[in-house]
Amino acid sequence: METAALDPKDFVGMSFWIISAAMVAATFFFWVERDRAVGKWKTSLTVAAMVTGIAAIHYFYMRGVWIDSVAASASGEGNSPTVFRYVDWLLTVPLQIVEFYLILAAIAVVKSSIFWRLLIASVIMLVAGYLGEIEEIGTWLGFAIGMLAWLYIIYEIFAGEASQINASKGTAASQRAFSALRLIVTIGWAIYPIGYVVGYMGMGSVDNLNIIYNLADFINKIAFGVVIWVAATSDSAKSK
Ligand SMILES: *C/C=C(C)/C=C/C=C(C)/C=C/C1=C(C)CCCC1(C)C
Repeated sequence: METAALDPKDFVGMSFWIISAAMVAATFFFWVERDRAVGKWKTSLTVAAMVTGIAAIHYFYMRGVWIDSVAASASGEGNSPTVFRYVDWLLTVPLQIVEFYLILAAIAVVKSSIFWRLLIASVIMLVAGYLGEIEEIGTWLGFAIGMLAWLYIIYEIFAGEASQINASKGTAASQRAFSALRLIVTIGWAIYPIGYVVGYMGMGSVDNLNIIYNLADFINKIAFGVVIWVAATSDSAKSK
């Protein structure tokens, strides 16, 4: 089947297009800018490019699901591309946890158990949210389990072992990167459960759910990469 055209009044569809393009551009940018970073920061920029690159691929498919379903529906309503969304998150969220660990490891010697705890919590958060969204388990049971896992991650980076490592050691740039990443995981990631509540509480619609998730991805994947890029290039300029 031929892909339907974008309806000029389909603002959710437009956001899928804008973010698809932004993800591709960001991937290219982080990849090229990697040359300006030194040492361990190179790997951080590679991971940032992997996150936006994986998201770009999934955005092409999500955009297709959305636009085709709007065109096929008599009322112009779209379908949520839930499977592609969560496949993307299942790859990109663990990569962001890797990124966190790389920043910590650039500061001090860190135990790998911190990495595994954060990784497992992030997978539980996503699997619970997915099962809730596809109604394999109760919508609000999935949400509650997901929230607990996310709160655990926040606890770990603000009060747990991971936070103590950062407070005492590291360069100014790596400390800045760590605090910015903490803001991303608390404030940036909070947009997702807000989208879930808006989407499923009957307050909104499929449109609101998707536009909020799209905005969240834009902030958490691209802005997240930019934070790393700022730290990487400022630290590297000093050590040249
Ligand atoms: C690039 C994609 C990212 C950073 C996705 C992050 C997703 C979340 C932080 C999702 C969180 C959720 C909860 C905290 C509760 C349950 C529902 C979720 C899965 C939307």
